[in-house]
Amino acid sequence: MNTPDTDKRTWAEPYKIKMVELLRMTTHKERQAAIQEAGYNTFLTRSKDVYIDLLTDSGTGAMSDRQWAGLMLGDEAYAGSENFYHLEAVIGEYYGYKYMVPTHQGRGAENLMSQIMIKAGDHVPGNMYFTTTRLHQELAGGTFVDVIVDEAHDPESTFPFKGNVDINKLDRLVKEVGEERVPYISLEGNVNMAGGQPFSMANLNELHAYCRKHGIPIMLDATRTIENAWFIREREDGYAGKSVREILREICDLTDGCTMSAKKDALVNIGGFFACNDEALYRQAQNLVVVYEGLHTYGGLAGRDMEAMAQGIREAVAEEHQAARIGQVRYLGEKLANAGIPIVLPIGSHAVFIDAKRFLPHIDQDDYPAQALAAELYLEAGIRTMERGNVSAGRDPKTGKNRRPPLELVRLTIPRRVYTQAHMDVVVESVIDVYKRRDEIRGLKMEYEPEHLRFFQARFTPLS
Ligand code: P70
Repeated sequence: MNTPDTDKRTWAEPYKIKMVELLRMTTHKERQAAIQEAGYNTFLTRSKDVYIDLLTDSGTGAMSDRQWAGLMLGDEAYAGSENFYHLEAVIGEYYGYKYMVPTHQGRGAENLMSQIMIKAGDHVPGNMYFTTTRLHQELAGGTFVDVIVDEAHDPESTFPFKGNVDINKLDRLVKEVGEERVPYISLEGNVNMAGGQPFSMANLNELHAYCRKHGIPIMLDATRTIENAWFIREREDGYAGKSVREILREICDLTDGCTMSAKKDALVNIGGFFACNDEALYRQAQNLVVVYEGLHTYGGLAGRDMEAMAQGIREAVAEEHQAARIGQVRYLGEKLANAGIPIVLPIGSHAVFIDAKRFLPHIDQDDYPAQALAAELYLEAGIRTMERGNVSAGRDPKTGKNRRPPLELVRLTIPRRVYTQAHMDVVVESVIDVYKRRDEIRGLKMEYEPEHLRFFQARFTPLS
């Protein structure tokens, strides 16, 4: 393998900056008004009022000059766009699946897959839930069952593969409901809700053997799987000499298909796809996509979006890209940890997660400590982050009560190729300032709660 110098020296951005987007700085008074107007929900704040935007790494990355050039090659024909065939070939080459249907983003692919594969009364095991993934499983009549290893629910555990599936938990479910009621296992790379934690290749091999024996397909959530491949290379015996590209292929070859939000790993502002190796499944997806997204050769995307995605996939598997991507997140996480801020360990690839239970131990989980902390970080410095705790987890459909998940987190998500090290330093200083006055921070009361994915639009008022 051609090892870049990043292995010997500090990581640095493997690009130089050709165009910049100016940021607006705000006063405390302006931010006070903005967060109040947003009902203390960062999803409802306006981008113009944000200084450093760590809400998400989804669709917020910077495209390269080659990707922008690709936009000019958009073949905007309704049917059979050249960009579709290009993208199909690139997905075949890097991910290795035989068939692919584009979708407007990840949840479009999740909708197709859930509608096709899940029957009412089925159980869908997964290595921790993701909000949209689980919702589509439920809308299709399924029940999600968490089969991730216990370590994933403990923010202080430093287990290197907290994304692993606990095969015993899976086996218990299969025995309980019968393998015919388990349409597939949903396997996520770099598990988002666990803090961006990878599964190991050893675990995937074990899972593969188990699933083959029981006739259960493995469907990958490939959204951040290239980043998962990086961690395998770094942490798993026998992988140091393999490239990210080879490891990605090895992962995909052990699975039966995937859903993908290309807005993350694949470095585009919009796009996704469903891919698989089974022709019958592909035919169904190809047919259903015309109902929800658009013709099967564009799936809700413009031709130019597919071109940018094809180029983005090539750039995403580059070792130097991942070294800088993960290096930057680690830089932020280590500085926060060294300052005594409670964060989820090990530091993940796409974000640093602050443990709001330990940051604000005086706030009960039903008074939404992570939501309150996200609002406070915005107030302090115009930094926009995301709650990943009790609000995101929603209510248990059986009891109607808040799920009160073990992890009550604030996610500081780093967009790809967007912010500099100095921005990271500002974030660290701001978090430390909030930490110093943490005793003054109060919880929140939810005053408006939408039915689906409530975290996006819920509104809150501060408790006095
Ligand atoms: C985020 C984004 C999206 C996502 C994901 C995984 C592992 C599927 C999707 C859906 C955006 C988001 C979505 C819901 C709640 C908050 C934020 N994650 N699987 O910021 O893909 O957004 O393209 O439909 O992470 O983590 P898409």
